[in-house]
Amino acid sequence: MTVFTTSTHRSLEDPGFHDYYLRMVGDGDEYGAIEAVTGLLDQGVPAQRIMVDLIARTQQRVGELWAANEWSIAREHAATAISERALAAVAARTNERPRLGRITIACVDGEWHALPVRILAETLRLDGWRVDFLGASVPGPHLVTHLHQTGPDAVALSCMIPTRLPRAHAAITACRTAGVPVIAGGRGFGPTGRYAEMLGADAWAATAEQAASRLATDWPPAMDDPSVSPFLGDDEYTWVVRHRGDLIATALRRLAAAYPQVNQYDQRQTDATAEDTGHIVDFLAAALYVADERLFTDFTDWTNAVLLARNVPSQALVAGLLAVRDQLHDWPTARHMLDAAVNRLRPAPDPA
Ligand code: B12
Repeated sequence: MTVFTTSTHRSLEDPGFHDYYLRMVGDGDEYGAIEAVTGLLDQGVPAQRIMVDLIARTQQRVGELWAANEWSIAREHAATAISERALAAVAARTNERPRLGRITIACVDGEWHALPVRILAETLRLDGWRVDFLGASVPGPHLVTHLHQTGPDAVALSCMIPTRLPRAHAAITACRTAGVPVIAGGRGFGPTGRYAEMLGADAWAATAEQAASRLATDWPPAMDDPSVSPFLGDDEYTWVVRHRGDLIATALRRLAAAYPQVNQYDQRQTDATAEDTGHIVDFLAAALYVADERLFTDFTDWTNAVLLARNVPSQALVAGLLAVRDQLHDWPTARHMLDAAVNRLRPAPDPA
């Protein structure tokens, strides 16, 4: 292990600093990473800039390196653990006393990306809010119990993966029914937060800094009647969710015939194929829930890129999508979404 204690890259503005820090995070050098962030604090760099411009940006880069198959899952996990420690080190040096209201921060049920929302928690603490940070995967009923016990001014709800949107909807409705307005965030709500509004959130913010500014200047929002929650999730959505297990099992059986290479897979590849097939069904259900084909095709485009980086041809994903599609005889919207995804992956016909 390399411990970089004598770097020449000392400033956040130094063009080499981000690569230097990424190298430490990727090499498991947590001592170096902590020294780097505390060194920046000593120089007077605001904690907010370190969290957003260094720790968050590095995490995004970690995601790209994993997706490109340059980093293993283990390396990503180890890097994330170091980012969590670096964030804690920055937070430990700032002990702002609360002077604004109180905020509950939580990830929706089944959402395990706790670090992005932890950055939000520290940002709001720095701004002077009293923060109750509940962390990853908070079941809706427990969240509501917490609200009754603490009476916050807002719930900040994070959803990084769109498959959790139905749970996010239930949580948003429950919080608003308890009289607490919800600010939503995380990439699961779509690029411009389009699903946050659809699911009844009172506000949406793209970043922790945007959320801090909205909460400081324009809160609480005027709340409309929480009982008028939009109904989402039609028969197609319900059917796909109820038949999830059968859809996956049948798709995997049919895939073995349509794409015989899977019969040569080792255990790890077989497990990954089963997991990916599960994601196909889950993203399809989420796309049906919000009635938006783009949610599904964004996912399949992304999965295709991840698979290509691991030398799995698009043909394999197409076979998997068709193995699900061919079970959806009675569900035209779902079939249409799968067709749209397949058409994007098939090469354009040769004009000659
Ligand atoms: C680390 C990581 C994990 C870790 C999380 C550990 C942890 N303690 O957080 C683990 C291993 C658990 C994980 C699991 C998975 N992950 Co992951 N993960 C990541 C990674 C690399 C970094 C996440 C992070 O910390 N980002 C840094 C933050 C700062 O990013 P940010 O989005 O800019 O955050 C800001 C905003 O989102 C906003 N914000 C966030 N929440 C909220 C809430 C409110 C109220 C507000 C106002 C704002 C707000 O504020 C933040 C700060 O400004 C990302 C890559 C990436 N680009 O983010 C993938 C990523 C999010 N993961 C992804 C995937 C697919 C998964 C899995 C499905 C993988 C799998 N096959 O199992 C699972 C799903 C688990 C689940 N059900 O939640 C994909 C999602 C793609 C998609 N189509 O949606 C990504 C984008 C990877 C990629 N390159 O494509 N992951």
